[in-house]
Amino acid sequence: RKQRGFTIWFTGLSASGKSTIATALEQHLLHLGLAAYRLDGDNVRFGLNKDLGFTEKDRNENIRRIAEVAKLFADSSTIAITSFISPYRADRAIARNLHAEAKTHPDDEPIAFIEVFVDIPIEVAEQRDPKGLYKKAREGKIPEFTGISAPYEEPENAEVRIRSDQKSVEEAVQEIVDYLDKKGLL
Ligand code: GGZ
Repeated sequence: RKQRGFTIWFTGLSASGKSTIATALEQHLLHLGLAAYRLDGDNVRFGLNKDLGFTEKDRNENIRRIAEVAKLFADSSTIAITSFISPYRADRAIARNLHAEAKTHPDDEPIAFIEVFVDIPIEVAEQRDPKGLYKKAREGKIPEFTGISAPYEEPENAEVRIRSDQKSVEEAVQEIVDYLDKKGLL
């Protein structure tokens, strides 16, 4: 059977550092000679998912489509790295199950799904506020903003949890790489 890729699924608040760590991880994997591709707001929310906003229903659909696309990348022997808030536990479970059940042939191994929780206290995210979105959300100018006026359901059993306010980007990447190594994925 052909070699499969896998999916590294980042989740965390806006300004948690997800995209920074995901980008550095992608670079690291590419330097190892591995095929890796990052899906994030810039290449998904402005294209495939440009019909979707931030209501609960739209986020459900956003995550569902991203999970399907990540699965396809992984099935094509690429390491898919997704970087979305993905605030709902049920949506992340759907994404995980999609990978577990991705068998087109009885001999197929399930596609590995590694959830990485980029954990940061909301106070720190709000303090950072690189795009001024938390401020706008507090002023009521952005409705349903995650952590302020919309929920973020923390993962309970993420494969990797990173306290991004207590670690450098390099340390965070190393932690993920160590996990992948330990699981025989590299
Ligand atoms: C949360 C929002 C919102 C609302 C716009 N709530 O820091 P950013 O800007 O670059 O990352 C956030 C991004 C979140 O999109 P996702 O596709 O990751 O969200 S989800 O997984 O929940 O579907 C933020 C910006 O979009 N943004 N409005 N209301 N973040």
